[in-house]
Amino acid sequence: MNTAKQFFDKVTRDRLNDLHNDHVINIVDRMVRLCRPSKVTVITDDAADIAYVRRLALLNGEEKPLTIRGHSIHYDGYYDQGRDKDHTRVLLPKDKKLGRHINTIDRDEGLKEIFDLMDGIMEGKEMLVRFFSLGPLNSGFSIPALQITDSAYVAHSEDLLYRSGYEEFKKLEGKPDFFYFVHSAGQLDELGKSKDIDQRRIYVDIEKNRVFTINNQYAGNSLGLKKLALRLAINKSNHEDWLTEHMFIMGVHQENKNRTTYFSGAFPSACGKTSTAMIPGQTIIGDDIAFLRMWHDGSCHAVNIESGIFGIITNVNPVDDPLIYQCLTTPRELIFSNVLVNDGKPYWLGMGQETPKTGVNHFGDWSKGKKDTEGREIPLAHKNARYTIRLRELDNVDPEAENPDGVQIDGIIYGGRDSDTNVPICQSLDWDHGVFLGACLESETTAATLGQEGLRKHSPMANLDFVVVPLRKYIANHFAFGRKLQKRPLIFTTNYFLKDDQGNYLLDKIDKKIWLLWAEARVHGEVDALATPIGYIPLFQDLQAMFETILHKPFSRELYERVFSLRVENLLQKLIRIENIYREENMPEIFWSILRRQRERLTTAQQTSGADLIPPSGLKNY
Ligand code: OXD
Ligand code: MN
Repeated sequence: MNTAKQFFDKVTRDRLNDLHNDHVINIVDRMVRLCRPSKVTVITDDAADIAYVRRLALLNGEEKPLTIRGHSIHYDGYYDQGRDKDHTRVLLPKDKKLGRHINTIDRDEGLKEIFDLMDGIMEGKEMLVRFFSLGPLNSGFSIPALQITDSAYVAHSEDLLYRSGYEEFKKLEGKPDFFYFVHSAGQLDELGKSKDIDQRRIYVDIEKNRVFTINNQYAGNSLGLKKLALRLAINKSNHEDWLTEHMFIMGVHQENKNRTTYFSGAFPSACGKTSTAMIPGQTIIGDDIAFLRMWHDGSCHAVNIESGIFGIITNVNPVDDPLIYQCLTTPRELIFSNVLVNDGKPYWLGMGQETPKTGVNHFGDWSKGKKDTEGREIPLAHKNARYTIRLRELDNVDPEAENPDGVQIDGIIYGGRDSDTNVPICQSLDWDHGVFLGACLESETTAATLGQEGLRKHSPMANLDFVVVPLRKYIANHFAFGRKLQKRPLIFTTNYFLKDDQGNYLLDKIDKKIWLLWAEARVHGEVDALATPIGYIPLFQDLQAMFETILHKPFSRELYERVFSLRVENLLQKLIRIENIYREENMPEIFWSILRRQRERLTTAQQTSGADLIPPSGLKNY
């Protein structure tokens, strides 16, 4: 039997002891005995410790330096380029039922399997033990998180994406109130990529607030604090009285108005969440995960649990995403992943410039036209290639980003990738209707998860992949949350992805700025709206004026009528899909009554107008 002692030096042991938390010590000891690393290093909040992690990632080849100062490149395995939903499972205790949407495995069986696979998995490697805070320091919102990993890239990424929390752990005064994550990239091949990809496992133990993830490197699979913590926090908040959401938080600013109105927004992966939060002229607090609680004054406050961005780089170019582009091309600590590198310079899809014909990418040595083992042509970079940066280095970071009290949220947006059904922006009739619209969110799949792209998938609040409680519970928690609030945020839906019959987008990327600013003006009661069966939509003259003054481009009545038409037949079809999904979920009666009324309103409009497609001008007397 190994004792943990043989793996620790005095510094490591002292650093653990200084936390005065036996739970932490026991976890680390147990994981060391199981994984048998050759060395254990505990990282504190000290700048020298943190710098060590980055150096290690460069030294062991998980990252390579690029020409611009602070930039590095990391590659994940060719088959490890997105979240692996098939191998992400919740460990299900015998007496629990969670619902069809959750991939589960019997808890005892799952634990046995993963512990067997983890036996000696870190042999010859260094185990890094890191402490973080999910959320701002000294905040009642935040949850301490312990990360154990044998990947310096994972530890480094987390350093860019989260607040270091060694000192926060001391404040626990010995209590076990933290999440923990154990990751191993497993055996690596000669290119430094996880070899045993067929034994990739991501097992989420909601009973003990912990996740084990092995034989993978892609951050959505490997970083405990990102999508793995999101699942644990959803479980926690839904057994309490707050919300954990797949949401950005941003400050919205109208030109010539001296105010900041905070919005949060949930969009499925790769549907414009980061680029909305980074719209020029606005300020960002976070682009991915938010904790929302009722504040003392009855309003809704939110914090970003992260402090960085793990963003999709595809199509980031100086025209569509000028702020992100600028930050990717200037010196700062930044990790690119799965892009093409040629002569120390990164290249990605849709970057708006000539790209080289050769280089190194997520496949290895690459040249244009090269095929993979399945005979598919390898693109110069993966569609889901990413950049990882700290938020605080951005010029557009909001001054309240680190406020332990969070910010007051006045507007919530639910957006999806929808080529043929929803209008570009719509305000819900009230909170409950807004929750319903969030619960109906559908989106066409993208490269952020493994599997086929372009399929229409239902994802309530863009969170389905991460909801580890029954859907009824998750949605009911939203209804209840709003009922408690005295100052409810307005709820909106957006759709940036409407297409014409030839498959061309009807709107420009930058137009989302107008939808956002219109929603902000609604919060302040500054613009009127047209009541339609699906909610309130903008008036033509308001949009026309906003396009003119803000984007300096025309917005024609014809385009307005086209994009804001109610596609009644498609909307009704969608309600059928939604009904089928939720029928099995034992949903609260309020959900069904909202659905019935929505259907009645749409059918009446269809009968009155005698059409399946009703332009706003046809809705005047609604
Ligand atoms: C992400 C995702 O990376 O949702 O944020 O996949
Ligand atoms: Mn996300």
